[in-house]
Amino acid sequence: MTRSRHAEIAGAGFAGLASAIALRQRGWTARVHESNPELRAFGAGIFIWDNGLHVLDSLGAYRDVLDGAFACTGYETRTDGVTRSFEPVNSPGSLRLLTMTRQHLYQAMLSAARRVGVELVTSSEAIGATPEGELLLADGSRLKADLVIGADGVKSKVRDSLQLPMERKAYQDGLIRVLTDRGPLKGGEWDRVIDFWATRERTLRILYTPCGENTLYMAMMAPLNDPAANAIPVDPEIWSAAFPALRPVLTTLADRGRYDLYEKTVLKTWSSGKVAIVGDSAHAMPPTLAQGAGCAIMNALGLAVATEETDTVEEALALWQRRERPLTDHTQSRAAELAASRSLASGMAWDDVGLRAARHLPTGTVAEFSAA
Ligand code: FAD
Ligand code: 3HM
Repeated sequence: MTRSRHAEIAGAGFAGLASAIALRQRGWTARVHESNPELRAFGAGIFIWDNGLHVLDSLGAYRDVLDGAFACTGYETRTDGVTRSFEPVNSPGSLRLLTMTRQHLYQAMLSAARRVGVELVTSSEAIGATPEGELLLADGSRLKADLVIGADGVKSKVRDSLQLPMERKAYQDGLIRVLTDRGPLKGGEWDRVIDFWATRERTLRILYTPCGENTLYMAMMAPLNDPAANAIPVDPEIWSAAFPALRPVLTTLADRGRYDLYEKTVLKTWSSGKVAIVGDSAHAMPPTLAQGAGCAIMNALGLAVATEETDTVEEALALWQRRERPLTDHTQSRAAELAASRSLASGMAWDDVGLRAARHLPTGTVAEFSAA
């Protein structure tokens, strides 16, 4: 009998869990090391477009994701009170887009990981890896594997230990992300995603996103050089002056929320020997297309599929990058342009440039959902 192949994975975020599940589904054993003492998602809400939903279906997490996520009726951009674009979504013939809390998505993926027997270790910090296939932990252990995955996020220690050439960029804007109760904002237009922009007195933006029956996610964009607007606690007067219709929810935030600047990381190569870098550790991008996690889980699944089609892990990693990288590069550079130009204020371009990833049928998935 041949021994099953084994993966050691740093980071139990969306990329790490997706990698582990997809490998396990293909006969590998997979162990995921999470530096935090608990397995949970950080941040507020998340958009998962059609491409990501197909990946979740292939990972066996789609049914749990559907149950409790929000299917908005449309996507509107409203700038200085005027509707600049509107597209129906989630209706026959239109793109699918589910919005949900990060914790909801995380729980669905965690359950899928547990069902297929992924091994999860908490309080286990990775400090590096070797191209020969060892994961190095903070406690001094060196774990041998057929494949090592650095899915340890934008500050990846696995990536940095390999000294892969990298380009980094930060932008002029960032987001306060916050969850609150929807309050009176329900039904009719309030069941849309509405991208509110104010461009006159000061540039501000609220991506209004219902995330469930009662839960609202707001991604509140403020420039780095506007400290009164990017401060926590959120100043309800500054934000309500720009977006009066949202006053009922803006006054409920108290000290909730966190401000993070947009950033991007581009790696020259996503692998070294038997080590793959997956997710934000390889390709963090501004959130303007809401595809960071989408690309992360597409690439995680694509990597597992490539191991089935090749004889060696090194061949699999080469095939994987050839096949998956162009779409991620395109998405990342388009997201970066949108972040730099703030051009989403003039409406969402519902075209193949911005939505190429959303419209893509990912490697390892099928068009028909198994769990509709
Ligand atoms: P992470 O989620 O960062 O996970 C990394 C994991 O590794 C964490 O659990 C961390 O604790 C752990 N870790 C870190 N260091 C170590 C270590 N040394 N050892 C072990 N474990 C470690 N994407 C979308 O698809 N849709 C959206 O709507 C969307 N909105 C976004 C909004 C904002 C404001 C931002 C900033 C991003 C958004 N994204 C979105 C992108 C998305 O959040 C990321 O692409 C995604 O979380 C990346 O997943 P990951 O698993 O690669 O990294
Ligand atoms: C989900 C999402 N989409 C877009 C942005 C943005 O353009 O800043 C932020 C988000 O959280």
